[in-house]
Amino acid sequence: MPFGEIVCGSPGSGKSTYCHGKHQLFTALKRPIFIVNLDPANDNIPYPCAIDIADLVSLSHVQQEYGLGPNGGMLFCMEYLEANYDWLEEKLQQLGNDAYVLFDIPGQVELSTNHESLKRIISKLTKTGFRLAAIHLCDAHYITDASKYVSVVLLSLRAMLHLELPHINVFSKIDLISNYGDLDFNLNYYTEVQDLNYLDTSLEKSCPPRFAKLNMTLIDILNDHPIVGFETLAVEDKTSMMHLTRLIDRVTGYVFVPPPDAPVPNDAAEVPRDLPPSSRPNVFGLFSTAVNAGKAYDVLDIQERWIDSKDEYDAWEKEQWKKEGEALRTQKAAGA
Ligand SMILES: Nc1nc2c(ncn2[C@@H]2O[C@H](COP(=O)(O)OP(=O)(O)OP(=O)(O)O)[C@@H](O)[C@H]2O)c(=O)[nH]1
Ligand SMILES: [Mg+2]
Repeated sequence: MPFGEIVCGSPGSGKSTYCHGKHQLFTALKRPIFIVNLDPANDNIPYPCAIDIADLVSLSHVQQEYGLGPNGGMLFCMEYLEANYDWLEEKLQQLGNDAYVLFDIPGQVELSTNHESLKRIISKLTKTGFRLAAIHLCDAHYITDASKYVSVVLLSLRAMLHLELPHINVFSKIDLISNYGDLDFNLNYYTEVQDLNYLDTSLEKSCPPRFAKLNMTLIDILNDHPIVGFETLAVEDKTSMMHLTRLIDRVTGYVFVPPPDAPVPNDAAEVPRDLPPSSRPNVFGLFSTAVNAGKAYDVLDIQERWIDSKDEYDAWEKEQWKKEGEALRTQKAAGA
């Protein structure tokens, strides 16, 4: 059964960088992964690309042929991909039945909020057996401005409703957040989307009165539908990437897939019913993997790492890298 991630989000939110980082992480973990570039404007693809939409349709050709601008051309390319889904399906089949696939989506937000092509492509993928999650990236700097934060929460809600997939919203580039000055609230206020009425003072300060009022009306709607939340991500930070990976594995159900070298589970019928859970064999072991998979990586840890004590952590990390480098050099010299 293939698994995958629909990596979507606004232009420049870090989608391609995330795909590249995940490829590096999985390669280090010896976990197979493929990346499908569905962004025809992606000229400098940073990662090894298993399938590239540019082999099917060229954005510049579409623009010239039909007199379209970059955004119209992009939507045309997605519609063309939908009409030629067989091309994608055939290429995906070549990756194998158990492939783990990241889909790098163009940054045009309408693709994940109101345009139908991506949604229909996802539906076809799901029908062919893909277990997918939407990973919706939002640049973390939006939390530094109350009205931008409200619009990011609205955008995320819209994407959740449109894509109809298990969905994880992510504040990307969290490592840069301390560059934008002090936050009005702790980080967990923004990630948990706590009572948005507390934004009223900031909105009144930063917006003309009628826009502040409009934002407060939108806030009422969001408060009535408290289904949006956010994770955080700093691609270069392994802990951050691992945390997100565990979470995604849980929402897609990947945690229930035994690794290829795992012993074949005993037949459940053979397990004595009165055996305590701790001594039951593999059949139950799989489930416990799922339960443990989301081990706490508290948002307050993230606040400490990237906001409250960033300089100290950066200095400590630098020192660790220096020590690791020295140890490697000594090891090499001893081996030579
Ligand atoms: N510091 C930091 N920079 C990041 C991170 N993720 C992405 N970036 C930077 O953000 C910029 C945009 O990243 P991309 O990966 O090209 O963003 P994208 O969403 O693919 O952009 P489009 O395809 O144009 O929509 C690049 O300069 C990246 O290096 C991160 O976690 N931390
Ligand atoms: Mg990109």
